[in-house]
Amino acid sequence: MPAVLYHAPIACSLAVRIAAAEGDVPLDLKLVNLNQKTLVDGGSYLDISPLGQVSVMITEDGETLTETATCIAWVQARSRNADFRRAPDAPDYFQMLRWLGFCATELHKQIFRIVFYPEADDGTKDRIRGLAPARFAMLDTHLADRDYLLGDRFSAADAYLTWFFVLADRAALDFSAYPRLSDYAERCLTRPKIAPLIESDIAARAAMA
Ligand SMILES: N[C@@H](CCC(=O)N[C@@H](CS)C(=O)NCC(=O)O)C(=O)O
Repeated sequence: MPAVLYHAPIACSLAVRIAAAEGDVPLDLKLVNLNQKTLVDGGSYLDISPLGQVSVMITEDGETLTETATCIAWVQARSRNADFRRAPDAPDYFQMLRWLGFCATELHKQIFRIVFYPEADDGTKDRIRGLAPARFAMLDTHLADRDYLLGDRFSAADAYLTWFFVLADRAALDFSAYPRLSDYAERCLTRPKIAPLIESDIAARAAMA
């Protein structure tokens, strides 16, 4: 039995799906309605996640994992795809953890969390959007001499960052002034294993609305 991923279409658990697709790691998806905190197949999601949040996984050993960055790291550790997986003793392993942490804290929680928060007023959201350019510039500089965050191969860290671009438009975050970042986003979003996942998640999300 593959590990279970509780997944809400286009939410951050999509990043875990992207990592699994690129790493050829099978996952058993259980769909979550995040607004209602229910499982699409029936039952309360709060019984699975006391915070009512994705990402949550149950591994084959029955262990519960939370935190999107951790779920992505677990998926990459399980991958047998040598192009994707970084071993813990590989030189770029800690770079991978670095960028997973960056996506989780600097982009996901720092920016998306507020910009998509219904209770935050427009002024607060705009101030938070003002944090984005420094982060975009940092990424743009980093991508000056590499196609992906860790070099020439797509990694688990890229899976998390790819998800950010899926929602950037909806968050009114414009990174078009950063050419290397824009090229990178295009490169990731159009990868053959990723583009169909995004498309099906957008359709699933629309069907749930
Ligand atoms: N710390 C968690 C939080 C992730 C998170 O903010 N998830 C959002 C979706 S992207 C969520 O579940 N929001 C619903 C809610 O907070 O009620 C993680 O890193 O996985």
